[in-house]
Amino acid sequence: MRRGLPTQEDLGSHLRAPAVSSRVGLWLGICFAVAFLTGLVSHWGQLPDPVIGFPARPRWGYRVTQGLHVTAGTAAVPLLLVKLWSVYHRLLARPPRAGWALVRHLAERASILALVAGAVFQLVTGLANATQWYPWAFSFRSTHYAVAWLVVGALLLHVAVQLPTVRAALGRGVDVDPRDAPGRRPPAGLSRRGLLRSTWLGSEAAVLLTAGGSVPWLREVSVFAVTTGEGPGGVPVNTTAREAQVVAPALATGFRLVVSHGDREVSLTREELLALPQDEVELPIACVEGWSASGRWSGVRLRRLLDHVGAPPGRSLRVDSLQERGPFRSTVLPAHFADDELTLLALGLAGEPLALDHGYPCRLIAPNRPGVLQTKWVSRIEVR
Ligand SMILES: Nc1nc2c(c(=O)[nH]1)N[C@H]1C(S)=C(S)[C@@H](COP(=O)(O)O)O[C@H]1N2
Ligand SMILES: [Mo]
Repeated sequence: MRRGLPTQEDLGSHLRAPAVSSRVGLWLGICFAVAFLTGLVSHWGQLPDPVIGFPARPRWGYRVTQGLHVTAGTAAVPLLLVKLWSVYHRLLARPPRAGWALVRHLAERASILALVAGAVFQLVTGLANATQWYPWAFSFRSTHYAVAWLVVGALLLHVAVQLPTVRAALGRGVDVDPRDAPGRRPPAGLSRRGLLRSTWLGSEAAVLLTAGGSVPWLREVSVFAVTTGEGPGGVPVNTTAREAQVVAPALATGFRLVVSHGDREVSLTREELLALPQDEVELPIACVEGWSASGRWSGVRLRRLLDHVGAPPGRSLRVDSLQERGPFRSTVLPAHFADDELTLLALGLAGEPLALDHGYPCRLIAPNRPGVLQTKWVSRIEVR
């Protein structure tokens, strides 16, 4: 028997062919493109002061883009595994001895390393975030965003280098490969077509098992969906009042919402808020983690409240929570959201008083806004 490391030929299999890796790669590329574009939207929606304001319409926009983002990432997991399996034997190809060929070879390997490491990093951190598991010290959002650009750059380079191979492979049948012996009979066992079918099936299963986080009729089959429809008023809860350590101040009889505007300050009890004209809107909570749910919110239209305290339109607001610590305790609400007729200071959900975990005594709810910015347990609104 021959000794030493296996060679590229040892690991060769009729399944490890451009016919397979090109097709899986094409779908993987589509998933990453969708995840990248929807990720840019999510990043834009969370910028505190974007040059171009994030639009308030369509009201369900962020629900769709963020649902797509997490779905594309989930679908990519089986695709990436099969893709890596279908090409890893090429790592064992002998490098050229010297000269430009060697330089080119090393440059290509470096870009592949960046692509693979970046892609694995994005899927692992994205899935961990979607399950609310943060086993790292860095900021998820800025790191996931930065690595996305690295992956897209490496991916474009990879596609450019491989384009001739991919085009040729996609133009032939699945069972035709120039390296196959002439007149070859397909080997027994799994065929290339079978492998591709299993891959699509794996990808579809991954999507079905998680998409129920945002698609109501899939809720029953989505056993992997982290947040289900449970929660008061049919809306899940992210961060309970206990976790945010706001139970006592939220239930205190002395609670007042303070609205400040220049040196004017008005404070209102929940009863006084309920005594103002009430509005009702149908708006979703769409979490960056991918789950979303629509709710029928009732309360005071924010613009009406601002008029009540004599605050002019066209101003952005700073919205503070009773919560003392945590990144979501305070947000900036741009003027076009503050003045939008769908933006409420919600006091109720689904015909019931707002549950403590949904932000009692009052919470912000605005159209097309990432869930992280829909501040709960609001205690102070400052007109800027
Ligand atoms: N004060 C405060 N508001 C908050 C949060 C928080 O942790 N603290 N979490 C945000 C996140 S990430 C989401 S998705 C929504 C969830 O709202 P819900 O629990 O009512 O569904 O609230 C947002 N508002
Ligand atoms: Mo969220």
